[in-house]
Amino acid sequence: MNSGASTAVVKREQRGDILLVSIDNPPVNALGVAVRSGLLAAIEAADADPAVAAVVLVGAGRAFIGGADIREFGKPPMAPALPDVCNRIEACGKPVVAAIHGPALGGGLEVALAAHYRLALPAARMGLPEVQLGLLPGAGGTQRTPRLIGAQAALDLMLSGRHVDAAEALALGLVDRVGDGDPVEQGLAYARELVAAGAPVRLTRDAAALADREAQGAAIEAARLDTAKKSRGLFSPAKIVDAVQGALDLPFAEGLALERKLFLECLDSPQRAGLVHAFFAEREAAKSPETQSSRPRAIDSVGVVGGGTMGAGIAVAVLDAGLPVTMIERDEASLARGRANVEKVYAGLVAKQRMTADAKDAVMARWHGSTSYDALAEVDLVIEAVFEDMDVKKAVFAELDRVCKPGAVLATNTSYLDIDELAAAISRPQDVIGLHFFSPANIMKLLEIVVPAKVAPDVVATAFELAKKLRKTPVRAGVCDGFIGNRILAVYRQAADYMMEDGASPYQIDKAVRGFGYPIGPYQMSDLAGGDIGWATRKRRAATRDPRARYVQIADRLCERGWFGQKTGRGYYLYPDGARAGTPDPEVEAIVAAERERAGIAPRSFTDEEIMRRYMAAMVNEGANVVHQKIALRPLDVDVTFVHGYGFPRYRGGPMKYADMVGLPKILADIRAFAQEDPLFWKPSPLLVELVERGADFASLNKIG
Ligand code: 3H9
Repeated sequence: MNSGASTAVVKREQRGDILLVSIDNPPVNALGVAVRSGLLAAIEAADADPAVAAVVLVGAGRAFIGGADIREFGKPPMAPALPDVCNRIEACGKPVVAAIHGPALGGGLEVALAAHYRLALPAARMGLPEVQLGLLPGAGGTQRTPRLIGAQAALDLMLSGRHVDAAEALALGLVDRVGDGDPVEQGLAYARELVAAGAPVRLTRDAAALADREAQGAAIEAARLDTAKKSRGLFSPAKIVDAVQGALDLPFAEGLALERKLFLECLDSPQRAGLVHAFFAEREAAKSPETQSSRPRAIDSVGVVGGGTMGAGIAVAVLDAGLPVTMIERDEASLARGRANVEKVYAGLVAKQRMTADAKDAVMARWHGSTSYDALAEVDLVIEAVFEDMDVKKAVFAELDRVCKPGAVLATNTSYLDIDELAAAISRPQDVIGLHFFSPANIMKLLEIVVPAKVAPDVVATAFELAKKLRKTPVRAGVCDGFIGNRILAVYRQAADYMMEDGASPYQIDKAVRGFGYPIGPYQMSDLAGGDIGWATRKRRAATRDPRARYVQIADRLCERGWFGQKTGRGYYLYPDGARAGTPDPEVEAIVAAERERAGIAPRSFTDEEIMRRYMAAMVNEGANVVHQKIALRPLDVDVTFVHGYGFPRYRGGPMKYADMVGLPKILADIRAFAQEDPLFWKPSPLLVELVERGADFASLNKIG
């Protein structure tokens, strides 16, 4: 007997006395309006049909349900709302079983929590990741989860957004049992068992994990304090704690109403807009014309030339992906250092008990070293990470050209140099590409894939495939001095230096930048990276610098004294006795004052807001130039670069998204006002001017969401 109509995205099938309801909305079964309506109709039908004794919910494809449809956020709401659907599932008079075989995230887990019984299969991944989108679980999750598993465990899930597997979910009490095999068969078997046993509907809202009010209240208080310390400017974490407090203090229906109110506040926040932008931008940046048109070459082994900080970090990233690595160094002593640099990372994990000694040995067994390039004859891809000098790199590439098999991908990790020139120096420019990792290379997520003119499209596709294997966030960049990130960085760092010379202290600038949401400011960053690196770049560029351009010499004065930052114990800050957090240095302030005097500048004061306006205007303007010149494919590529490689606060979406939210006319007006002082530096980008004239924004060039 058929108990009602299937829809395209929610299919119903009568199996004996069980109604099987499959959600089939690829790619992740998100809960768009059609799925919500389909679910609601299925439950109504089940209730009305005497032939149905129980309901099983399953997801088609790889996911159970990936959550609310993120694309609907910020658009006019469409009924039925997900909280109502969840309440209706819970109110079903017949037992509802959720059979979870893949991701059950956010609203997806909330649907499962509204069901009466839950079964997880080994590939199930459950979580409430709404916090990562600037939200809170808004379909009963903040009320049902703590009732089911207690406030502490519920808050941990909601505040971290982490996913738990089937075994952990069972231990937490999030699911009732763990099965193995086909989700439909497993779900049906569970439902039949419940029907046979005359099991009642069991409402999560009646679960009793909050019964010990005092202990639960203490857990909420602890989470509140911890959140205040850790959530650095984020809006939704404190709201999550408030909602869980409501679960403890209020009857269920009132708790739900509170959750709804708090959810809508989060939904309306600019942080939600920024975080959702970041979510889609990351996924979009991982696609390029070449990944659409070409198949990647096979990568089963990797060579790394150079065992310094960068080379070793890259080797670790590759080893972590399960691939073998062959490292090349110029002599045995350097090779031993390279190996030690790699081993140090794993030894650290063993010391912290995050890895066993055996696992470390197994990883290191995939590391091979040689002082001869001939050892690279069979590898599929080589990443060069030697000293940043064109002649040195050309010598390496000549060797790679000599020894590597035909079709091997030859990558350089240069951060500035002209890869077209490097490629032209060998016989196979079609195989040469830039893979710009960020330090520490095994930790930082960003990978700039730098595409020179002559590279073959399948080499570009291979680089994106490698990024996926290494769990990096790739961004496609064109060749220019500094590619996307370092090119833009150079410009806004200059804006910061101008403000410093004009009267803002480096400490105030760092404070203002942190206040905006960065973890550290630009001068702290310079101290961390080592001032000598920027110094070398400035010297390299000195010959080509426009003689009319303003040049601030403060950094040079520090470098001349050997004050390169943390590694030398002082830079812009003092680091007494190897301290990692710096303290302001009156001698630096004196140097800054002397430089202002030398340049004939009467210092003026800046508010933090003025600092950020200039800092961001410089960043956005150069970002627009980078898009205009097609160094970045779209504004979103600039956003992803800055969020993942430069500490830009993710909740602001990225510099270009930020500019859209502020309004491009306002940014352009700022640039034109600053140009009154220095027209050479503050030249409005043609793209920015054009967009303002057309009344358009950067988002119009992204085509996402
Ligand atoms: C929520 O639920 C709020 C509720 O509490 C309250 C509501 C009232 N919606 O990541 P992938 C797309 S908030 C729309 O590459 P994977 C994604 O853009 C939501 N689209 O695959 C991509 O599209 P494209 C809470 C979505 O296998 C494609 O699916 N849920 C959604 O590596 C494949 O994605 C989350 O935050 C969505 N919810 O990973 C979960 N999810 O092919 C977010 C994905 O055009 N999602 N897409 O580029 C994920 O974590 C991962 O996508 C998942 C699959 C683990 C599911």
